[in-house]
Amino acid sequence: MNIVMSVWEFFQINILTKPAFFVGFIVLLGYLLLKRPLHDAFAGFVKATVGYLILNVASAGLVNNFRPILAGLKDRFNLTAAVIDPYFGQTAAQTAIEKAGKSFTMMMVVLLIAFIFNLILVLLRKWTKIRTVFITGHIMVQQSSTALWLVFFSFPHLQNSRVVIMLGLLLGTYWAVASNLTVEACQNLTEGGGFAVGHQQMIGIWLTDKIAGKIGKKDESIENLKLPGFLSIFNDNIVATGTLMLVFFGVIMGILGADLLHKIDTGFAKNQNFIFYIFEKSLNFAVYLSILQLGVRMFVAELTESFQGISNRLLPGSVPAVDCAATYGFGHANAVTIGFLFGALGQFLMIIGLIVFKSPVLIITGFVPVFFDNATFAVFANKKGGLRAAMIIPFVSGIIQVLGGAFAAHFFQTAQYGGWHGNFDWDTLWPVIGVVMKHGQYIGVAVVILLLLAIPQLQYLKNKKHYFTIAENYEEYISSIGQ
Ligand code: ASC
Repeated sequence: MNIVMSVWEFFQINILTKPAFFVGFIVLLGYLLLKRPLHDAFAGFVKATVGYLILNVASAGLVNNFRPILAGLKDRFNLTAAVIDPYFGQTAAQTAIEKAGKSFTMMMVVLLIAFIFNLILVLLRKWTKIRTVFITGHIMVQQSSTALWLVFFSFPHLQNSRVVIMLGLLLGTYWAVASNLTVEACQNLTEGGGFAVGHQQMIGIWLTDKIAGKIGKKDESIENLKLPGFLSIFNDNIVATGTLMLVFFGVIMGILGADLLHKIDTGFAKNQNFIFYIFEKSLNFAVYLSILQLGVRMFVAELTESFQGISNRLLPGSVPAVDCAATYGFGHANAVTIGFLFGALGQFLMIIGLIVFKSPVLIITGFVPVFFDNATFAVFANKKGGLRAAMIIPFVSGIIQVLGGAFAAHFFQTAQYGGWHGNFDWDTLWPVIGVVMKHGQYIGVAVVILLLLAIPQLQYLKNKKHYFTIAENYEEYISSIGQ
């Protein structure tokens, strides 16, 4: 047993929670299974790993630069508020767990059970109808932390071994079922890219894909938007993102003021002019977005090709479920920006609503959900419902994020530790799971798992003919539906 745990610990620390290597090794293995020469497999490993590391640079750049600015609003107005963001949520969950006198170390085993359970569900896909393996390791860690707190919150006296097994099964089911829900949307968006999303807003992606076409018209997409006169400069996404962020963060940084920003950001030199600082900071948004797209394209291209080796030989008919940012390479770059801005608008309006209606908890916008969730929704929304859907869906999502986040931070008592997970699934599905677990106890957990497992069955029943083909062979799927 000790050897198994040591091997797992090594794997978890060095590979699973470092998606760059995890994806790199999957690519290497995939090419080897496809019987490609070793040097080709090695080249694929390097490109996929470097691509993912580039994505990391970009997403860390965005998160580290812009999260403190949004969270700074809390200090500016002296608010006691919970930040809805997975990093704040993870810290809050960890503090809550420790304050309850529980240990955090069982996380490692939870991850092991959950990951293996996901694999089992895929191997048994004939019966389970699960087609996806969730491989976004750093997200798995964040989600396990919040979910671990939800279990302790619901079962304060439960033995550790039971906690670990129950949570492993629950999380593994969620990873498998929710990522499986994104298969159709992802395959249509990427025209057979061969991956699904394994992140924090999978339910939202499914909903977006279902409703976008009803909200707007496919043909009136961002790609087809022809801006007249001087506005045509915004057809270029660097100009559009740079300018919009200049306005957006310019206003926020103006509200924060230079003094507070000097405290928040040590990179803001004492002798630097405030206006130039605002320009530099805001335009950096466009810089990071460009880097992100470059990285995403690199690793996705390798993963798509090599994973066929794995889905032919090891996990038949499966697709990997990866970071939501992977989809940004397949949408108009302006969709990402539009999603973020409309999501922020929805969130800000709802936060004002919380203040007006004297909510017992106040929420502060967290950068990760407001950007990554809503940008993702906009990319999918634009594909099926054009610009209109890409504006409306993120806007409504922003409202839901604040409402659901406020409820969760209050009900699960993490507001006092400064945050809640805050991504879409954690503002919608998970608060429901938490409440059912708290009130239904073991029966509640069993009901949740069974209901989740019923979802792929329903998906399959509605679309028996194409259900597996759309994941396995997109071209065949397209020709069979006659497009
Ligand atoms: C998250 C999270 C991140 C980002 C990143 C997006 O939810 O914790 O670091 O989104 O995965 O690429």
